[in-house]
Amino acid sequence: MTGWTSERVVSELLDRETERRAGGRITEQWPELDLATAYQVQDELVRRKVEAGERVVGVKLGLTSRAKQQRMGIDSPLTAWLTDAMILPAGVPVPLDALIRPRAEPEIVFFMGERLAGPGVSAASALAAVESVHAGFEVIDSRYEDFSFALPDVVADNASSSRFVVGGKAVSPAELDLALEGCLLGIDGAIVDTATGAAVQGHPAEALALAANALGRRGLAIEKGWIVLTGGLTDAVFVERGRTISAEFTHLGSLTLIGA
Ligand code: OOG
Ligand code: MG
Repeated sequence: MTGWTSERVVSELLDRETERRAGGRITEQWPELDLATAYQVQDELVRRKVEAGERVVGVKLGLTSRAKQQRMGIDSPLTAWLTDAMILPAGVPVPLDALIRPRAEPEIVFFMGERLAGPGVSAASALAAVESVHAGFEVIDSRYEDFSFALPDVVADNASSSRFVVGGKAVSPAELDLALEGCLLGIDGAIVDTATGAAVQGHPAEALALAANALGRRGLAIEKGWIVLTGGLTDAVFVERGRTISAEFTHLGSLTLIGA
């Protein structure tokens, strides 16, 4: 079908989110949707959220680990936007009635102490701009049926962003070897997956540098005070009513999520 424009994709994806309705891939009907256009859609989609009162509070990386890339069948990392409406305070249940089919993934999270602008950002300079490191959970919720998408689809959909939780324990990046920071993912008390920080691009600071450089190519920067989710360390697991999902980190503390 023709007739698709960036504007129509933005409206369609926003409608699906509000109506809690997943749909087909946009690229199936509009194969010309390329990556550059998909990022324009993503930016416009978030601009519309800001117009509606939300505030951008940071950025996320997606598909930075092999576990995520293999599951989603896409091997390029991507970036997307976080807004204040996505913040789920620790201990608050995941509101299943407000979402489509959410999944949760443990992530290492950075709070930025300095602005970080690419190009030319290295992992070391990226880490130097970090104020603190935290444990996190991202709750993703695709606006595509069964999380089935090509890269431009998921980029346009703000990388399945839905909610995120950040642990209260703040650790200085200098105190940790983040590549070796371990994470145990549990469901109802049983460990279902494990990873270390090296899962994301060899080191979460490499992921941060990647985001700064990718945004830099679009004339954008990671601002001081922003939150950065560095990407799922493991594959994501479904959030279900009454299910307890836990992430236990070596030094960053533990988090639990409950579906309600
Ligand atoms: C896309 C978002 C990926 C991550 O951390 O890898 C992501 C998806 O899996 O639906 O957030
Ligand atoms: Mg994620």
